[in-house]
Amino acid sequence: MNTTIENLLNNQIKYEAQASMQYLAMASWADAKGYNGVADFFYSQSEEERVHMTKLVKFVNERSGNVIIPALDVPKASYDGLNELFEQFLKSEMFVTEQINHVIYECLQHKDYNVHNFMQWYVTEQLEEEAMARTLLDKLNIIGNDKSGHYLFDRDINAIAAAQENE
Ligand code: OFO
Repeated sequence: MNTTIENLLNNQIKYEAQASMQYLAMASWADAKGYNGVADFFYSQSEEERVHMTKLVKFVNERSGNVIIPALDVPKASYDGLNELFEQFLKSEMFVTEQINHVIYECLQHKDYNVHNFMQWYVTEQLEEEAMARTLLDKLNIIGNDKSGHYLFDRDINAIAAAQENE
């Protein structure tokens, strides 16, 4: 495997792992605050990111590349409220999308169509996750600081997420 591509895939392993830990920290924050629906949502997002990371680890190994399991930054653990939490969620997804686009660009430069093809799954996944983050943040922006709105958001978030996934 081309070294540039191998390095980029190892970076991507780190970004997915970082997202997984970040979402776990978000879940834990929400859990502690009594937002059980939001906590469930982020526990499950955290699991998904772990799957994304493992898929990359397996792929690099299959291609006889050298996998580096990375050390991670300590994730942000406290938030002003749900709005900040979901702003960070969207920001994190947009960052990952940017990195994936960069991998795709480099695959084309290096004519690595195999990795390019593999990465298409991530492109689709990012589209869905960004759309989800935007939908949820839009709803929170409508709700503003209304406490009963936050209560309903927490109660309904997993239904909203499921409906969005089935769209
Ligand atoms: Fe890994 O899917 Fe989002 O970040």
